[in-house]
Amino acid sequence: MPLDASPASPSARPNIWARSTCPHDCPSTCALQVEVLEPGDAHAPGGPAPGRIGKVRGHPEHPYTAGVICAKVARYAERIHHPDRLLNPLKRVGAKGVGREAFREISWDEALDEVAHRLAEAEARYGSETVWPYFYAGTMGHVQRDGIERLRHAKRWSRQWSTICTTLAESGWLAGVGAKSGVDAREIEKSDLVVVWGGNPVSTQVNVMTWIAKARKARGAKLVVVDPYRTGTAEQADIHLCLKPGTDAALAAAVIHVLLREGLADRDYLARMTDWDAGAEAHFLARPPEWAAPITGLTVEAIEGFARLYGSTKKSFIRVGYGFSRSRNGAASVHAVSGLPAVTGAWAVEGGGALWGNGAIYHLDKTLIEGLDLLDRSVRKLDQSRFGPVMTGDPGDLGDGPPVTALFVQNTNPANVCPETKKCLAGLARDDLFTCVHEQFLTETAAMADIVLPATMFLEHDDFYTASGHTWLQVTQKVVEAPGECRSNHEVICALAKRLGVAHPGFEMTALELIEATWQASGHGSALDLLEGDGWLDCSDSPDRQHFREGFAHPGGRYRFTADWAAIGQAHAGMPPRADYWTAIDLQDEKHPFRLVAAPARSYLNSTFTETPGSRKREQRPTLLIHPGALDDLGAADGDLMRVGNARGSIRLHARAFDGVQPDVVVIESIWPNKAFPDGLGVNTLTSADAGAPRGGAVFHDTAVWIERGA
Ligand SMILES: Nc1nc2c(c(=O)[nH]1)N[C@H]1C(S)=C(S)[C@@H](COP(=O)(O)OP(=O)(O)OC[C@H]3O[C@@H](n4cnc5c(=O)[nH]c(N)nc54)[C@H](O)[C@@H]3O)O[C@H]1N2
Ligand SMILES: Nc1nc2c(c(=O)[nH]1)N[C@H]1C(S)=C(S)[C@@H](COP(=O)(O)OP(=O)(O)OC[C@H]3O[C@@H](n4cnc5c(=O)[nH]c(N)nc54)[C@H](O)[C@@H]3O)O[C@H]1N2
Ligand code: SF4
Ligand SMILES: [Mo]
Repeated sequence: MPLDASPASPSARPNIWARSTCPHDCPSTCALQVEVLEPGDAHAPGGPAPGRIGKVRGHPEHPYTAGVICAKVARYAERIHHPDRLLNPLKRVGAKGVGREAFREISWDEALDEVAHRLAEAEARYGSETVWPYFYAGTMGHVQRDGIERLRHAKRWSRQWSTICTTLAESGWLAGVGAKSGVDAREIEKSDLVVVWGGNPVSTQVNVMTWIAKARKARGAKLVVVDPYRTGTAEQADIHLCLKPGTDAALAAAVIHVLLREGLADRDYLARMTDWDAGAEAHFLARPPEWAAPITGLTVEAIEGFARLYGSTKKSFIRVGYGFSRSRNGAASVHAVSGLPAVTGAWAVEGGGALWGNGAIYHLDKTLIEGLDLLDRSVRKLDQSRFGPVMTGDPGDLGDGPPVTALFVQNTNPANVCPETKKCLAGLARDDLFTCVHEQFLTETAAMADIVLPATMFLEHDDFYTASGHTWLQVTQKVVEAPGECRSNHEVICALAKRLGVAHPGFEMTALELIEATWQASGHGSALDLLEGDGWLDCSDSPDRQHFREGFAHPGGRYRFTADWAAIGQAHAGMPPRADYWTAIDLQDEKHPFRLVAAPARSYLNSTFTETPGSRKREQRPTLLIHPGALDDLGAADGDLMRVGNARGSIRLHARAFDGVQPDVVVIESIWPNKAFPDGLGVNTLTSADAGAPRGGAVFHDTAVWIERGA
């Protein structure tokens, strides 16, 4: 482990700053420096001694992180040394969902034997597809996150269609651009206009703001934010387009209309680099701002003003967020927005273009980690986002396969993060279900488990990381010893494989050996060698490729204004091929007059950090952000307890009068535990498990609700 000794203040002992990488599910994937107060000792004479950390800060030398990280990770000592951390394997002896008192400590051997036995028993009764390993992105490390796939494939257990986060945005991006890549975020520095569309980087990936600040300072760049509420990012903007959720494609279409009408389109670029045709011309000519204004709730002047600014600024950079993709029509919206730089030709210039994410640039060979050589595509695939319906036996999800009677969960907290909470909880409560949860805390999911296993945190195991918001691979080693009996995901997967009698080279290797073999197989050289240095490797494409100057990633190389949705997913019926307002969303009606956005809270990361005192203090309590006029109409006042509901259920929480939304839009920042709400049910009680078109994706910000005073 390369430890950089840096000079400390004269009175203190020398600080040891170890290098690491933030493992959380955030596009920034920050390079970190962690103050090691005590490395700990696994073999101390009096029994293992855990390590202790102090401060965490952004690595000053990493070119993208540039010394900046978010407050919640800067306070990581609160999380890693939290008194509620799980330290021993637990077996549930009381009722599900009660909490720690319903469990007793058992040994690792007992725990693993029981898990192996119960999984085998379920399989013997219903066949291998009755077991569902369920995971997501508690850590984004490729070894610790994705090793579960190797065990799944080796056992032919039900597969997971991982739709909860990126699927909708990816579908939309691929439809136009063709590849999961874009312009290096550092080029924002060279832009004259930055558009943050449907994202809130002040909360969700703070480093974007570093690069925006540089552009503003050095070149007076303008910032436009497109978001249904006045977020921390919108507060910093020159222009905030506070539109109705789910209407982004209408806004984009009207902007294109203005660009054409006012001669701001780059006709040469359109002809050379895109599929622009007479059909597209006619389509956009029929979508003026007067059409989009009532749909979006924006004024004609606001739409025209933005279009003129965008069309007259060649170096314009759109940072495409996820937020506006989380709707039934979200893929179509992302496709629509990706077309703007193709109309002005901004794609071609330095400081211009757009970035959604950099998934495609790393070219990883995950065969060893995920056991792809064992993958049998005939094994059924269950939709992650439809956890509730799957676990309550929805025939539409299970098909002619067996019910899920055994769950093995790592890295995720479906009791909080999945839509349709009531179904999720009912599924987890089933008597005929065996559940094992490997966790760092007794989350609401873990509290429903039969066996709970204690997990290491990122500073206690080895891994490597890609980033979607920048272009570096990073490899990290353990910095401190874990407390208690915590084991890494990799260790647990390998131990289970042994007990279940399945073989694969990946089960025989250490995490570090897997990292090294994967890097070598992927053509990235030696990770071990890199560990001796700064531990990061730039994988960025050439500027020409980033800007698609040699063509977009479709056959023929043209950006597609006319999407071939059928090529992307089966559920494409009704999808507009060109940017349009597609009303396949949860539209308001008389009974449900409001639209709800369930955006992320700044101090939480999904449901992570809801346990840390610093984050909780800042977030205070679950809150309904509602326009003062709307609150007034409901006969309620700031601070009142309100009830918010729809056909899926209702929740109660306190109102805060907030004028940064349209009067028929409300926001609940997420994801609080259910138990933080007065009735024990949280925001995802209201969100729907419907799959977004054309190939799935969770629709967290696409919810019509009613609201009343709830005292
Ligand atoms: N602090 C914090 N950081 C996080 C997370 C967190 O929970 N908290 N989550 C992490 C994860 S897993 C992810 S995927 C990323 C996501 O980060 P983002 O890309 O920022 O995406 P979202 O979090 O879905 O939503 C961002 C914004 O989209 C807006 N939005 C919602 N609906 C619409 C719409 O219809 N149109 C438009 N234009 N905007 C809309 C919301 O109001 C919100 O402000 O953030 C990561 N970072
Ligand atoms: N209302 C609403 N709901 C949402 C969203 C939203 O914007 N609004 N966003 C959605 C999105 S984009 C996403 S990506 C999902 C995310 O959903 P999740 O991936 O479930 O994210 P977290 O809630 O952070 O849960 C991760 C869990 O993994 C655990 N963990 C962390 N590291 C490790 C490890 O090394 N080993 C093990 N075994 N466990 C570990 C953490 O303690 C934590 O409990 O939530 C979705 N849900
Ligand atoms: S900004 Fe994101 S990647 Fe950086 S430290 Fe915070 S959560 Fe981690
Ligand atoms: Mo996500």
